[in-house]
Amino acid sequence: MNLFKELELRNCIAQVSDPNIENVLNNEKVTFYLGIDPTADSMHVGHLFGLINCRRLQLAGHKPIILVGGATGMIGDPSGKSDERNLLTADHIDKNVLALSKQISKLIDAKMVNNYDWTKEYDVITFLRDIGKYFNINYMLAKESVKTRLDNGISYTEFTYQIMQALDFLHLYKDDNCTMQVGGTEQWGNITAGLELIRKHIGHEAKAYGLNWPLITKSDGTKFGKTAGGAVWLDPKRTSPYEFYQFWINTPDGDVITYLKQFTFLSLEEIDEIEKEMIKNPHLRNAQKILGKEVTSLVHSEKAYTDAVRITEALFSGNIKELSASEIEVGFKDVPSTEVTEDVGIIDALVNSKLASSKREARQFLSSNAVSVNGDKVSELDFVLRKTDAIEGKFTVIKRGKKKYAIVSYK
Ligand code: 383
Repeated sequence: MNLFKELELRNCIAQVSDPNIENVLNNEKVTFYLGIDPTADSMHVGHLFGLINCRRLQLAGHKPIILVGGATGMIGDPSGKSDERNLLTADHIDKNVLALSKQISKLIDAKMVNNYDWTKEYDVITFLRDIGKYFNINYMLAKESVKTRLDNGISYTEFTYQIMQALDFLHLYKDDNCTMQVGGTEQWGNITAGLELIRKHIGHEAKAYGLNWPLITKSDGTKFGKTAGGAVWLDPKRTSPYEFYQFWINTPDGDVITYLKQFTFLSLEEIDEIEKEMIKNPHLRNAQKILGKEVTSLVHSEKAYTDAVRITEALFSGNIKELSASEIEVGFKDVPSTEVTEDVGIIDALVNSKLASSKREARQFLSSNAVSVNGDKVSELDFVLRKTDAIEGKFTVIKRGKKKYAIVSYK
């Protein structure tokens, strides 16, 4: 199957600037680029989709350039944003550029550039004369990113962003023979601004293209890539590999096949088989497990994936003692925790951790066999939680009923 068809079948193409792209991607070798602004010190799963798309193009023989926006990050892209952003300090941007570059190079072996390197050369007069002159204000105002902000307000700074991104495309076109820019749909206005600038600078014979992939959608209408705890980051310090794995295995049946196509390198035939098996045995959630395995191993490691599965299974079966203290910390990150310095009776522990609303209720829970401590049922009213029984002397996990957990941690 040719590359373009495959990308279409994988739901990786939303729009292209020229129908000839299909031909170019199938029969030529192009240098293309994706830009990422250093607005944070980590990428999230939205960026991941972009890098995976770049990797697919690379595997088919095309050459990726990943641009980190040391300059554009100082300005702030209004695309897809309803409000003006606060400016980040140069220092902050520098740190983010470094962190992102590291993260990117773990996921793709690509040439990396920073647009600060060529943008810093421009003085205001040169910028306005050599670049600004090519941009018609009506054209700029018509961009979705600007149009939607006219009522709310947009600064001259953010308004100018599209010119900065256009300048990058022209620069990479001239310097690296980079003829294609890729990105998510909200980047369309910035990408076409670049195509326009290249045509004006080089002439109509210039061959340059833009390609957008779709926004990742969710069948229940909620926003992809967000959990109750916020964005799903690629940095394990922000989103632990366990949480990352949980995010993927919680994918609804209605989305899982599409995500397998978009986020994994499994062949379409393999994904077809997974789909058939899912239709037969949806309760096994095999498709979700494969998705979790593929993406967690890709972003973190094989070991991070197997650890995440271990934590998941221990939590599911209640075999808390199989977990290490650090695994408990990860697996119970969102569970309320109370800190104690000495041994504490189970009734007080239940009340303090809000698993019971009163001592009376705590006694009832114990008598009805609804309480367990580190995975063992406890019904004695005078049971004492001791530091010596805590996992690695650090944590004791109390469970009430089927799902309510609390952690007692020792100083
Ligand atoms: C900067 C300079 C360029 C080309 C692109 C840029 C960045 C671009 C942008 N992109 C997003 C970002 O950085 O803001 N103006 O967070 C995201 N991308 C990719 C993809 C996406 C977009 O990095 O849709 C999701 O990941 O395009 O939101 O010369």
